[in-house]
Order: sequence, then C-alpha cells, then structure tokens
Amino acid sequence: MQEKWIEINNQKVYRKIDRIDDKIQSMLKKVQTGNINDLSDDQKTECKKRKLINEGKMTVYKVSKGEMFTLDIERLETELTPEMIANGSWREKKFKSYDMDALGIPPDAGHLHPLLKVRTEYRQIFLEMGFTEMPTNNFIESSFWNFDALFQPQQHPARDAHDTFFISEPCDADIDMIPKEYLQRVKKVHSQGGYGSQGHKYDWKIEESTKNILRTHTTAVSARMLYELAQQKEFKPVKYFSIDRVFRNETTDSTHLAEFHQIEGLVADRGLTLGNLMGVINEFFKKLGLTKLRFKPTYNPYTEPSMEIFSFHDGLKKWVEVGNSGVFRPEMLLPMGLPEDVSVIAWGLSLERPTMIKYKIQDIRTLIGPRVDLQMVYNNPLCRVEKAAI
Ligand code: FB9
Repeated sequence: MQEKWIEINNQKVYRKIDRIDDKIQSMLKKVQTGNINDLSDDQKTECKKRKLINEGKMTVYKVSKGEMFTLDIERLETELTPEMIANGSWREKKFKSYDMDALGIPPDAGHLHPLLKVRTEYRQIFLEMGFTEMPTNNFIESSFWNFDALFQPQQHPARDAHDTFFISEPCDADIDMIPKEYLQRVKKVHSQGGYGSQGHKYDWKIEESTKNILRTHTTAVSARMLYELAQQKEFKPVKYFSIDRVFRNETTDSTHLAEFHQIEGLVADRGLTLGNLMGVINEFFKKLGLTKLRFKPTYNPYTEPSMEIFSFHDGLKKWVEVGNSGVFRPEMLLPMGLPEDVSVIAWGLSLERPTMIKYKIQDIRTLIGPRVDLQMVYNNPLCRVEKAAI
C-alpha cells in the first residue's frame, strides 16, 4: 500500500500496477556487485544502518616532479675536511646545509643510581647545616659497638639471629680493639648500673659483645665517634651525620629488604634539650619541603626520651612516619667519659623510602637488588630535592 502497489476497498484488495520495480533488491544488487557509488544518499544511509556497508576515508596524493627533480643523486658533503681546504677541492663540492636545530648525539656517560642521587641531596642538606660526615666504611661491626656501647642489653630481641646477621668467619672481634677501661665501665653499667641508673641487672658476658655482625644501624658508628670525642682533652660541640647501608635479618617484601641505607644526624653539646632536637629536625625536614611535622613519644633502647617523626602527606591526606629520634641515654654517654652536662640528640630515617616516593617506585626490589633493571638507572631523571610534598 505504501508503495501504491495495492489498495484495500470495502475489505477487498485491488492490485494497482502490472509489475513491481523492487528498489530494495536493486539496491542490494549494487552493494553485492560493489557499485556503491550508484546508490543514492538515502540508499547509502539505509545500507549503513543495516550494516551492509562501511564508510571509510581514503586520501590520495597526486605526486608530480618539482623544479629540483633530477635522476642523479648529487652527493652532498656532510663535512669539510682539512684535505678539501688544503687542495681546494671544496670549491667544486656541494655541502649539506647545516641544521642548527639538530640535537647533538647524547654522549655515552655513566648514570648514578637513584639512591646515590638522593644520598647526594641529603648529604648536601647536612653539609649546609654544618654537619660533618662520619666514616661508615665498615659494614662488619662488633656487637659491642653496635649494641653494648648503646646500653642495649645482651638479651634484647634485636640481638638475636632473627634480626641480626652474625659473621661466621671471623666470628669474634679482636677484644684488644675495644678500650679495656671503657669496656669495663660498659660491663658495669649493664650489670650493676651506675651514673644514677640501676642498669639492666644481668650477668653481662664479654663473649656476647665480641660477636661480629653486619651492623644493624649506623648508630654503631655514632657510638665510636662519640667515644673518640670523649677522649679529647677538652670537650667541643660537634654535629655529625652518616648515610650508609645497614643490615637486618628481616623478611623481605615490596617495601623491606634485608638491608637499607640509614640516614642519621646527631648534635653533641652542653645542655641540649628535646626542644633543640625538635628544632634541628624541623630545620632538616624543612629543607626537604616538609613543614608540617608532629612528634610522637616512642621507645628506643638507647635513647630516652624518644620520638617518632610524622609529616602530613598532602597527596595521601594523612600523617606519614618519616623518621625516629631521641636523646642518647646517660648510660651510653657517661661510660664513654663525656662530661655530665653534655647531651647528644639524634634522629634517623631511611634513604629508600624518600627515594621510592620521589621516583614513584612501588617495589623496593626494582630499586635495589639482583632484579634491578639497569635501564631504570639510565632512565632516571636528575634528582632535585625541591619543595615537594612526600
Ligand atoms: O625513613 C622513614 N620514613 C620516611 C622518610 C622520608 C620520607 O620522605 C622524605 C622526606 C621526603 C618518607 C618516609 N622511616 C624510617 C619511617 C618508616 O618508613 C619506617 O616504617 C621504616 N623505617 C626504617 C627502619 O625500619 C626497620 C625508616 C627506617 C629507620 C627507622 C629509624 C631510624 C632510621 C631509619 C632511626 C633512628 C635513630 C633514632 C634515635 C637516634 C638515632 C637514630
């Protein structure tokens, strides 16, 4: 009826034409034979709707000879040689025009590991704050300097094999390398107390203190440096720092390895207080762009009081632990021979945590260790510790 082929009158159907011109069939035949361009626009729309045809774009370039067209490739010289100048042949030669925008070939050069780049930044911050770097070139340490000198009792859990790597050969440190009188004072303060302290009251054993280990913190180096300071004829205030590897027998995971780089700063002077400690920590982290710090009381075996350091993470909108700190105990300082009115404030953090944050590294095992892709070292951009939130 729509095509006016039939009409219905008094419920009777009447044919109105003798033959049908089936437009759909002719349209389909054109599609079938590929004569798409014979289709009307309506038919094309109909076919696209029925997904019988797709419409695509084809760009055709018409190429013709330009005025510089030639069949013989004229060799353009790319460099002017001393010989050309000497024999004058440069006169007959054509030179490729110099592309002043061409980038130079990047020279082959070494690349510093991200950790070492961040270490340099932290070292710079300590140096500009007037700190002197401590010599940390001994990964192997005696239990005496790593634990006993810090008044850490011999039965402390951190001293067993679950947390500490013990050296089998040589198993023991040379006892003559530990100053005898000092060793006796350490033994006494552990076992009986002294200097106003009741001590840890246990049977302190020399054999425990000569066991060689991989140092568990760079505070062992701080202890050695403070002992040397105490031997000076006259006490003078010092500011020391260290950034180096420490080893702990921990289960490894995406954020923990059996070793990490500890960053440690300390200030020794007469009459230092917790306020001085908070002040120097605020100054240190301000240079890293962190100005919103909070301090939370905590416990360390060798510092009292001790504080965890937190910084507000603008990105995560939460407080993040950025380090630990405290005032070294008198039971550590006085056996060394430091004057009674000298106190030592110190703080520590790791190098890996800020490095992973800076370089957006999720798994510490892609930063250090046997599975590191050296291309990562090559690709890493320069490290600048700017006013960036952690
Ligand atoms: O580094 C840590 N966090 C951190 C540091 C920096 C940062 O971003 C930079 C500022 C831009 C982001 C995070 N922490 C200490 C806190 C936590 O990551 C913690 O879970 C892991 N800690 C390590 C020890 O874990 C076995 C970090 C490491 C650490 C902890 C304590 C000390 C040193 C390193 C210390 C100390 C100390 C205390 C008193 C006296 C002397 C030294």
